[in-house]
Amino acid sequence: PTPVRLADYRPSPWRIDRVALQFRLAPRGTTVTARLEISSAPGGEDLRLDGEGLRLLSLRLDGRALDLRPDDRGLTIPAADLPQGAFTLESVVEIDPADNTALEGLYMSKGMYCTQCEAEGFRKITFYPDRPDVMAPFDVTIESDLPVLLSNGNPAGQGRWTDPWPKPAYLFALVAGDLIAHSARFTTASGRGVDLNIWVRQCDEDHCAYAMDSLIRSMRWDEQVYGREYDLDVFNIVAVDDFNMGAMENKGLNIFNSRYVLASPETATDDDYARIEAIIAHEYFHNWTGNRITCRDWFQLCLKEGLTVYRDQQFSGDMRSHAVKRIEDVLMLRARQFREDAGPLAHPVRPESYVEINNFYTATVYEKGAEVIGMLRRLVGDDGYAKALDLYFARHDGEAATIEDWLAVFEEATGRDLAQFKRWYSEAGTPRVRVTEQYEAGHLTLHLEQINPPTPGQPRKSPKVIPIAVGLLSPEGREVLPTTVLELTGAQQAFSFDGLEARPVVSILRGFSAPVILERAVGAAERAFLLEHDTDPFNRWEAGRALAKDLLARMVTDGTDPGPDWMTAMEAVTFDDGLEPAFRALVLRLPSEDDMAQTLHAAGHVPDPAAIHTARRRMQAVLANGLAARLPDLLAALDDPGPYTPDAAAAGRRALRMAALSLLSRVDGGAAARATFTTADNMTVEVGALACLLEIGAGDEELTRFATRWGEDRLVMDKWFTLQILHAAPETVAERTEALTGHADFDMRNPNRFRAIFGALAANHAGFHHADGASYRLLADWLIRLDALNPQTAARMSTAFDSWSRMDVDRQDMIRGELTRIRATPGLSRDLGEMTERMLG
Ligand code: B3K
Ligand code: ZN
Repeated sequence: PTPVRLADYRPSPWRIDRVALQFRLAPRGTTVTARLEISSAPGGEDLRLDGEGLRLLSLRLDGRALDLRPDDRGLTIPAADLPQGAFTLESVVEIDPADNTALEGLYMSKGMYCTQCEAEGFRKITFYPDRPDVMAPFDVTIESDLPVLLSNGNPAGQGRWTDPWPKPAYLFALVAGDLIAHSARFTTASGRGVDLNIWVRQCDEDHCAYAMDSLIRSMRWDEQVYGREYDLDVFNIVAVDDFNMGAMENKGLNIFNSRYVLASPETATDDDYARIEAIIAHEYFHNWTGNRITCRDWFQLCLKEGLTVYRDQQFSGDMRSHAVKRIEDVLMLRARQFREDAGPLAHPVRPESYVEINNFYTATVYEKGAEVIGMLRRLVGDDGYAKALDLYFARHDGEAATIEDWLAVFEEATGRDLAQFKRWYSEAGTPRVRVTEQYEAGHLTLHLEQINPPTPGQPRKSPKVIPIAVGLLSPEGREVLPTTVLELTGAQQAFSFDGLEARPVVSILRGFSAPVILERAVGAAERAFLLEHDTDPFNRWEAGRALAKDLLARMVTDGTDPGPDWMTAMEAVTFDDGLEPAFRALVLRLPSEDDMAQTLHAAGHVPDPAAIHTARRRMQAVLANGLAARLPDLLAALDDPGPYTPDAAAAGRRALRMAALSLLSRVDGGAAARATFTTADNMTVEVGALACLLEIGAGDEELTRFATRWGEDRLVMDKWFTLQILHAAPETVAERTEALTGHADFDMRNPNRFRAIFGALAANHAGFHHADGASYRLLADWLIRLDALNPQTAARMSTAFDSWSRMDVDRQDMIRGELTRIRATPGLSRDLGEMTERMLG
């Protein structure tokens, strides 16, 4: 297939002035009538409409029948058949939602009709110029016996909807089902009343309160922080069990994977609650950053996604703890985006070509896209950021914009030249920043050097502008220089600080001020000092993290156990009641095996997954033994009586409690975890205790009890599948996973269930990379099977193989062998085809 290129972008010669859609729903044989009011361009070109898998029943232009046959990607109406000026084109097509296992376009989930159009699903519903720069107001009529019929915009009578805001087709949505609403009312800052509804199946009605509360807080926050109000009379959210991703921001009708809506203390963990809050906010925030201002073309995806992630991260920080949120975001960035950037799938935040756009909804576009905005803000300051955003909304409302438009509002609002900054959008790869320091008589010099490593298709790069936040501490731990942003713009640069009384301790890259890898030789004593004294909470955590990584790396490479200094520092943090419990829990969480493999690889080693696994377990045992005597008291102090509340403070206490329980399990044979499991009255503690048991090779009986209790709850059972694979011993993982695919409740058509199993397989680092290659084979087998039904999810899950290049030769051969086998599969999708091509390089 030929790739689509940014350089080939051309504005649409056609304008759609209005769209009227009529659906007559039937599982097999839904008819869609589309009346498009079109204005032609003066150029006299053919009219090209996208359309895939549609049975064309009739086509009329200004009432006159046209006898044209579509090809397999759309329909061309020759210029000769088109009148001058405006005309109406009416098509009638038939589609089969019940057969749609790809979950793109119009499909069915548990008797309910729903849609997913982004990026290019609308063309599976009707013939249309399916590109984001074609925006039109839509009227929709739905005919069906089902009681609840929803589409975008405002209601206009039973089954009728009208959306006054021009939108691209990817934001179209339709839902029909036997649903019930959890409702509330919101009044906007300017006094507009809005009906809020969360639509779910009857049995889920009492699991919507937290999502609704999150929605209301998001709406208020966007008014207060960005001055953005909601713009329709209703805002609908629908929960769907079968969904390829998290959620979708369709105008006025967000459709969600039910796992990011439904929650009760008994069924959802603290992490689930936090994700629901973040994703509800994310989709709601898209109403302005994505919908009112959309993307000119799919290369500009980060324009809406990077900004909306940045906004939802800000929101979660405001709702919870900024320090904890930042640490969690960086953990995730390193785990997913740094890994992507270091391998064969590396691509710029704004890619320049693609075969299948769905393959570019990545950590780079989303999370690095958000980091780039954070850097921009650091460089122009909070006021500059606010001015630029106001200008962005004022100037581009109702438009399909580009990254150039975005950067231009910053340049105009702040007077800053962003030509060099723009490289963050066009160059892939994680920059490395090498730091050395020199101190002499009250004078400190920091030498910074940036290295921008090559990535696929980009062998050479030029220096970027990198904001590096630093602070200086006196040897007693007093802050002698508060956080200051250095701008590294050259390949090498020196920064000086005068008038110091003594050699300071440098705290560098505070708040993780840029998505880079810091290379700096720091001794254990200095790291321990920063863990104890740094006034920047992120760097305080980072010091502990870096120390643990250094020690773990030594355990892997030469088998040396961590010394007593580390234990002393860990003990001090663990039992320091002056620190947030959530922060202490994060410090206790050792670097993951994948993170260690990444780090060792970056340091020039070939990581051995088995050795990393053994060393990490050993490190946990050392920590557990060192803290054991004081853990029971800590656990007792953290055992909250009273009913569960999902707020950040309570969640932080539970996180610390589960971290302590996990350590204690390594010395008490699981006695405390067993008791905790039995008396748990919420899912966080129930699943946390079960994980502790599985980690020490126990918990079979508890797994059975869990399944008996929760067998009917699809979302809770996803956890049951995941846990036993994630925490299984490496040599048993493949077998266990395969056995679970034979379980009566395994259904490969449900993306959540498929991910619960195979996502866990890929996340069990030592098990996935076991030397026998059984996990590689198993995953490849199932990706091939899934691809025939659901290419999008198969392609996404194939990224488990993207770390092949850091492995030893034997594993490299095995993984490349599996990728080659997948690539050779007859009838392979464009999605998985592109992924295997890119990974094989
Ligand atoms: N915009 C959607 C993602 C669509 C993915 C298409 N493969 C959800 C989001 O980012 O909010
Ligand atoms: Zn988004």
